[in-house]
Amino acid sequence: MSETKSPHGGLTRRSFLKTTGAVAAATAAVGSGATLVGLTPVSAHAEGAASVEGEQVFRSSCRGNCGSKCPTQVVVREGKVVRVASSELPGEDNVRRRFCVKGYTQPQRIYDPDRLKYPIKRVGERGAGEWERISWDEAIDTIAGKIGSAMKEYGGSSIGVWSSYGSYGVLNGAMSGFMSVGYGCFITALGATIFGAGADYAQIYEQSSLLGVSGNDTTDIVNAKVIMSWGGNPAEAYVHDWQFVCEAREKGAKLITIDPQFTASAMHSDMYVPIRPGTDGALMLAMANWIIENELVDVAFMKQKTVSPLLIKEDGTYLRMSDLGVEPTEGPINPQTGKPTVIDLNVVWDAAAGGPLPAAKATDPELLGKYEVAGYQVQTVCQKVKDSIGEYTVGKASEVCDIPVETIEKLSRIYATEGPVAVLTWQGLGHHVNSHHNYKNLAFIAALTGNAGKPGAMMTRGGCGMYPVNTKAYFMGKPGDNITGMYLPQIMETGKWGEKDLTIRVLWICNGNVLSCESGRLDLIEAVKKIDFVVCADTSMTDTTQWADIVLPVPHAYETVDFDPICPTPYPTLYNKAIDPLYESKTDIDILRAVLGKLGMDKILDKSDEEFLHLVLDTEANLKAGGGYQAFADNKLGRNFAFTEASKIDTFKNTATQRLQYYIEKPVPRNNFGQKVADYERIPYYENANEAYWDNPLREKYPLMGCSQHHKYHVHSQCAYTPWLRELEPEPLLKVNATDAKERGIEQGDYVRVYNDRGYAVLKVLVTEGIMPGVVSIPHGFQADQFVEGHTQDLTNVLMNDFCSNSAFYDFLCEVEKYEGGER
Ligand SMILES: Nc1nc2c(c(=O)[nH]1)N[C@H]1C(S)=C(S)[C@@H](COP(=O)(O)OP(=O)(O)OC[C@H]3O[C@@H](n4cnc5c(=O)[nH]c(N)nc54)[C@H](O)[C@@H]3O)O[C@H]1N2
Ligand SMILES: Nc1nc2c(c(=O)[nH]1)N[C@H]1C(S)=C(S)[C@@H](COP(=O)(O)OP(=O)(O)OC[C@H]3O[C@@H](n4cnc5c(=O)[nH]c(N)nc54)[C@H](O)[C@@H]3O)O[C@H]1N2
Ligand code: SF4
Ligand SMILES: [Mo]
Repeated sequence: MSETKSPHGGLTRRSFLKTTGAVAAATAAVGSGATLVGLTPVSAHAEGAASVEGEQVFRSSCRGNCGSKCPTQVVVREGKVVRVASSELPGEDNVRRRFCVKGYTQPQRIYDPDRLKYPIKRVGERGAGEWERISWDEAIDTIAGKIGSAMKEYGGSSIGVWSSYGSYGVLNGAMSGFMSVGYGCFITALGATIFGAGADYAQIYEQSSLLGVSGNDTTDIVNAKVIMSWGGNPAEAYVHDWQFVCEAREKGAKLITIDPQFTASAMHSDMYVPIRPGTDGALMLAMANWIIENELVDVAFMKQKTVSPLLIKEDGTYLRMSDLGVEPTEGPINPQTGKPTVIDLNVVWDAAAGGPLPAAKATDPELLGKYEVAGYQVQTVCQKVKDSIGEYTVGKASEVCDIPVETIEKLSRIYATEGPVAVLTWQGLGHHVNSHHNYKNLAFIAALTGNAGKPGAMMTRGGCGMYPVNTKAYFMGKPGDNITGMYLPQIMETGKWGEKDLTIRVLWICNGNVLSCESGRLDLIEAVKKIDFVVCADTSMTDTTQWADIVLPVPHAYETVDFDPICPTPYPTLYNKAIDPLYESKTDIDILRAVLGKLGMDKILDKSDEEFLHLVLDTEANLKAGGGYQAFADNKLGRNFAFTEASKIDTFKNTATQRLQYYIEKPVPRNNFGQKVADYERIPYYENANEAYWDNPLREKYPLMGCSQHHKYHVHSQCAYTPWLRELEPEPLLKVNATDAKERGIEQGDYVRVYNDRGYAVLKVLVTEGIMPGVVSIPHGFQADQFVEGHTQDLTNVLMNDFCSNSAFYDFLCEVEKYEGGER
């Protein structure tokens, strides 16, 4: 493939922009030797049956991480995928059936003429884009040689495996290194270091892991009376939830959007509240104070369903019956540890008894109060939190968030009195350095008002859970440390992880376009350059593969067999292989088998894919419930038996206290490298963002605050080169408010340079009233060769919050100027 001179096979930005008209796009696809028939909906034909003579229908899943994982029918004729559509789902589940243009255009990704066809190796400087085709034998020999010598000299931890969210498949996927037999066994057999994503972790770590809140099933949105799209855009990024929002609205529900951008969701809202980025936490605390002052607290819910009345000692831990001299007892066996659980009940102050009682026995626990019990100075959780947030009055929040006092009061009143309220949130509350606190604050207002754990009431919406799998099949030993990827620059600079020495010699990047989608791209590239040897496995060339020494082609989803246990619908799908892997592509697990074989470790992955699927799926419990591999094999659509009518509503059963938590007894950092944990990690809290806050003196130089959004025509960087999608959205656009543009002499359609001290990008501007003055929105998912110069991810920072380690994509300041260089 020495002909591949540019990262995307010579397809320059110009040739993209010139491709207009569906005919031109279709010709490009057909040019690869494939037949791509028009977008005839498959649903017009009988499910599972061949619609046209000679056609076969295979069940698969849309693998891209848009959150929906639409169960998919792939129609094959003469060995070619000719069209795709969503699978018919049985009975009432069929309402969840949705498909979008990104799904319909997957065949263009399969037959992309620039798809990665063979293993290639770098021939010029790293990043110069000069490659040569090599054989699989040479690729495997080189990789195994590099891994072998690094392990000999520095041990298994010198091999790093970095993944993001490309695939969750149990055979080939990897998310932070785990979730699969292939990468899991590889990493644990070698003792390799895991590098994982920072994206999504404010919510994943803080809300799901520490607070244990999972949210109601998304179909329950229809039961809400008020829906708050708070830092999310379900109309475009959660298209599969939007239908339920529409249904609720038809029944009279109010839709409120809180967002600095006037999004497609905002457009349909009854109330739109623009907010200064990074300040939602202050708004939530002010709402809490207003609700308390106006006596709108749902006292019964607070007492029975939340941690509010639980007593805490001065060291922040809960007062338990053992502190009162009652011996803990043994509970049922914990299936994870195999040991009995310890029962040591939480204590409350019971008004009826006039003293301490186990929480479960109290009839009238006090919500507020400070007491002395068994020699301990204790107070209720609610008391501690109420005392700590006093400064966040509505007036103060109005200044911090740039929202009128009356609007905050109105929002608080609606939230407290017009529920059930479904809060639909995601990355608007997760992409600043201070973001993780939002989830404790949100849990506090949900607790105060009873807006969680009831039909229509949720502080986030959940999916249908995870199909139960035998994760033991992913382990062949002990992995090295599990580290968020954005710490890589620090590790390469210091040779240390915390107190430990850590040398990374080989980096294997898979299931992620991390040098495009993670924050602080330029620092990450510098770190990657310092690594001796970099391998990348992907279906196509990306911003990340550019920086590798060897790039390995993996098949498209429809060319593989795999199983995705995460289910946004009740139907996790087994990917049935619709066509054989094109060109010389090989699945990740096959590549890993070959490398381990060369290293003399062929015992590690010595089963066939089918045997591994049996091992992962055929647990005793699954088989007993009629699940397991056979429930999905032979093109069958299996239902997740663990998802039931009862599991649709969050009962807080996954929290440490089995109550709605807004207090974290023992806050443990996600990346624990010996750092100090502040007491405020326990409680609802607000602090400024790291860089993007209004009073930052840096605003004199860089007055504009950043944000972005997930585009309806991208799944992150996936689909970046899909011709029909690029006709709809040909190039990246920087959204700038009309006033800010005017002040800078920028007009609609101009090319602009957006910059800060870290980096810059040159791209077209979209001048709009649909974004707050002082805020710009950068596009997400476009590749470097789609910008005139630079990359918008170069403005972002590797710096994360050391407690939660969430990528802070929006936490940057910048300036914009007209670009005089003209179009490239
Ligand atoms: N089409 C499409 N759908 C997707 C994806 C995709 O790539 N493409 N990706 C999937 C994934 S992995 C994710 S995580 C989700 C993301 O799902 P969402 O978070 O719903 O999607 P975003 O478009 O990122 O919406 C974030 C919104 O927050 C706003 N915002 C920015 N800063 C702030 C702030 O400080 N406060 C508030 N209140 N709002 C703010 C932004 O303007 C934006 O409108 O989408 C999923 N669905
Ligand atoms: N500025 C900005 N940046 C953002 C965001 C934002 O809102 N703004 N959103 C962030 C969010 S929420 C997320 S979740 C991340 C997503 O970040 P990523 O997960 O890195 O995004 P993708 O572009 O989906 O990259 C997945 C890659 O995996 C590849 N892949 C798919 N299947 C397989 C497989 O089976 N094997 C292998 N080896 N590779 C496979 C795909 O081809 C693709 O290149 O982006 C984040 N980045
Ligand atoms: S991109 Fe998402 S919504 Fe669209 S078809 Fe695929 S899984 Fe479904
Ligand atoms: Mo995400």
